[in-house]
Amino acid sequence: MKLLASLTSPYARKLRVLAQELGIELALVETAPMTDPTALLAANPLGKVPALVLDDGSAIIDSPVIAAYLLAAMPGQTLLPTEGSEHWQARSTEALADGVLDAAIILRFNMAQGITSGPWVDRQYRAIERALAVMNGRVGGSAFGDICIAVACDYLTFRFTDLDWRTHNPALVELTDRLLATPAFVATQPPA
Ligand SMILES: N[C@@H](CCC(=O)N[C@@H](CS)C(=O)NCC(=O)O)C(=O)O
Repeated sequence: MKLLASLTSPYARKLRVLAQELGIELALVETAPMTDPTALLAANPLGKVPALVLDDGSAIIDSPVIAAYLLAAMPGQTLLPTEGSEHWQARSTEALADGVLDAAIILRFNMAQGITSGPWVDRQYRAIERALAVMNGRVGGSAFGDICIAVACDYLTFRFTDLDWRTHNPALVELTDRLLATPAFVATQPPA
């Protein structure tokens, strides 16, 4: 099982942390999506990382789908409740954290083109701010949700030094600082 991913992809970091916590060995194949490598396009025609290539050559794409695959591979896992409202709330927390990343990545692509203001930019910042406030109230809902939240918060620290997510979100601060010290987060820290 190989994960095509860049070392800086937060979506991939979520999966790499999850795999370590589940005790699943995931071989990372460093892949730069913007260069459209053949192996990535074969696994994911959308040209996005992460993509999981299974031993039979088939591929699973999109980090929530890959996360669900990894969790299902370990039936006794305790990171995500397997049913009921706790399950769906945790999956929604994942979607919120991924949505923060989606908005952050839109902002980065805009910045790369010199676009740093305007209604579309403001909309992304507002979405991030609202999602952070909701996630702040969801800390501790599930170990899986907490991983997703901490990955998203640390990505903001990594890429948006001016975005102050810490002042109004004490639960996010406590969670992120605590998880960042764990072996799985230390091992997946993005290179500077
Ligand atoms: N929804 C996807 C998002 C993946 C994504 O946007 N990955 C970025 C890198 S962090 C990418 O590959 N971007 C290249 C592109 O958009 O062409 C997931 O959760 O896996």
